[in-house]
Amino acid sequence: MKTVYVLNGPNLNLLGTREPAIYGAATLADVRTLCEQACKRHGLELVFHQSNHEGALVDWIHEAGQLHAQGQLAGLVFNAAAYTHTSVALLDAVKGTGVPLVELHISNVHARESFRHHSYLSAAARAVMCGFGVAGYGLAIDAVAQW
Ligand code: CA2
Repeated sequence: MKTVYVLNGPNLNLLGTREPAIYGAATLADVRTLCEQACKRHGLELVFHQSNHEGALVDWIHEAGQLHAQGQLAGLVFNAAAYTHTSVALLDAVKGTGVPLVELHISNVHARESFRHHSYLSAAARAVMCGFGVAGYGLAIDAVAQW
């Protein structure tokens, strides 16, 4: 059974508690449940994490990279949150491991402030999605299951 990594970056632990007009009412626990259901549909194992710390995210990408090297990773679905727009370290981790990446954003970042329009990760992503709300996580896993 292959594994899907779903990683979430800074402040996504606050989902459902503030800014519902942008991010909706679902909590991160709801997102995990949605991902579990999608993985179950496709016979995939789920590893789901959130951190406010860049280095923790780098370490989990490396962990996913080891599974990828063993042919056991279906893909990595990554909402790097604000680090999307700032982090060369996360880009290097994705490039260095070669993990098949879906870059995901809950909101349509292109309809927001201009500093959200640039992503360091997109250059290393196999797919980029935004604006589907938290439903995007399930859609991303549906796509990864076809890879
Ligand atoms: O739309 C997305 O998923 C983002 O990755 C979310 C990030 C933002 O910096 C990106 O530009 C787009 C922010 C995540 C913070 O999430 C919160 C949720 C509820 C309340 C406060 C923050």
